[in-house]
Amino acid sequence: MKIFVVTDNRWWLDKIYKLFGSRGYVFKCYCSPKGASIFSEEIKSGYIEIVDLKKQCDELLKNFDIGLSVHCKQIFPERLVNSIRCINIHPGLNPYNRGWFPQVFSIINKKPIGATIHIMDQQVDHGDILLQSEVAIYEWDTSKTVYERVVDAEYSLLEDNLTRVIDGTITPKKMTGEGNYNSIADYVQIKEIDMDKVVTMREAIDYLRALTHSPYKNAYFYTGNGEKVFVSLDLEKDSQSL
Ligand code: 0FX
Repeated sequence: MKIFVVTDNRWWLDKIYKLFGSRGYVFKCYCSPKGASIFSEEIKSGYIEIVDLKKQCDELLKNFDIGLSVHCKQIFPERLVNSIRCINIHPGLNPYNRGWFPQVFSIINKKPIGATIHIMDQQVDHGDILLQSEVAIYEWDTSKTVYERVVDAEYSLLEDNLTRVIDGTITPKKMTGEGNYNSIADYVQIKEIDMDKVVTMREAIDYLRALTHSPYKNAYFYTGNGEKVFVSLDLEKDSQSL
């Protein structure tokens, strides 16, 4: 089985080598042209190579039987997903909050969150589901703590089922509806706080903790003088409480 993996996520790169290497899989690891700056050292050493999925589609089809997207920021072209088995490891519980930063939207809109491994079709984070694992959102969570829980769940799903995922021996299940999709523009839009919006304290806390993800500075407002002010929340569950 000739395997390629595309990732644009620093944390995942070493995990991919660890997982695939420990099982004896020979594979090729790629990143997207846009994400290349985070991997400059690894590109120099040949650990990872840049791929333009659209331009290099023929080459990929010629050389590989299966492609994995692990937080890849390029859309897999229709011809690629229709010709070989392409599988996405996604930090969200499809079909809820497909697209960008699922846990941010799940904290706000209360839709379930977790990890999904699915067959890719031509739509983003869409296609028959192979494996899923839901994780909890606690009232003291921020985007960061939920994200860490989701990524751990993704890794466990892949670690426990890698051979079956690669061999294609898991029976795919249809998505339970189309769910909803959030674009990067949706995310950019929610970062600016509407200071005149009337909400409950619960909604305000949920909104701000959904945008709290150190070291990123996300939520902001402008003062009357036009100065930009970033806002994040510090939540700490009392260790004495139940
Ligand atoms: O690699 P990734 O974890 O995942 C993202 C999308 O959420 C995912 O649906 C897509 N398949 C993949 C290609 O890209 O994203 P990241 O490493 O850029 O960000 C991780 C988390 O960090 C994100 O969920 C929220 C937080 N974050 C990130 C950025 C860039 C922020 O809070 N603010 C930011 O500006």
